[in-house]
Amino acid sequence: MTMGKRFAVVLTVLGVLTGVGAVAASPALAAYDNCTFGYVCMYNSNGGEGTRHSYAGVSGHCTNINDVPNTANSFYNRRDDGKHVQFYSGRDCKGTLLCKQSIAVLECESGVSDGPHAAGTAATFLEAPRRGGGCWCHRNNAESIFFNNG
Ligand SMILES: [Ca+2]
Repeated sequence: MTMGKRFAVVLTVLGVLTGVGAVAASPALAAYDNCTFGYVCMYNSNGGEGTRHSYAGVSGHCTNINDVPNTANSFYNRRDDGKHVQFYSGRDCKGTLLCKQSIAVLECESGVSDGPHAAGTAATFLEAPRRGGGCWCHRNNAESIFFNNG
C-alpha cells in the first residue's frame, strides 16, 4: 500500500467514526438544548427531557434546590465561565456526591462519574444495581449543587 492510499484509508475510518458519533449525539443534545447559556439545568426526566429548572450559582458556593428537591433525573452544566459543578444528595452540599451514567461510565466512581462535572457536560444521573447489593439510586436524589471555582 502506498503512503497515499494508507492516508486515504485512515481518513475514511475517521470519517465513519465521526459520522457515527454525530448521529448518536444529535438527539440527546436536542433534548438538552433548551438550557440557557450561563445556567446549570436540572430535568425531571432522563436525557434532558421533562420539566427544566435552572440555577445560576456563585463560584465557590453551594446552591440548595429549594423549589424541587429530589426530582432531577438529568443535568446540563452550561455555566458560561467554563467551571465545574458537583451534585449532592443532601442540602448545603452534604450527603452523597451524585454520579452520572453514560455509555462509558456505568458505575459510581470517585473522581470519574461523581465529578467534578466540566462545563458542557450533559448526563443522566446513575441508577444501577451495586455489585454488593442495593443500588446507586442517584435519580430523584439531588438536593444541592456546588459551583466549583475551577
Ligand atoms: Ca424525576
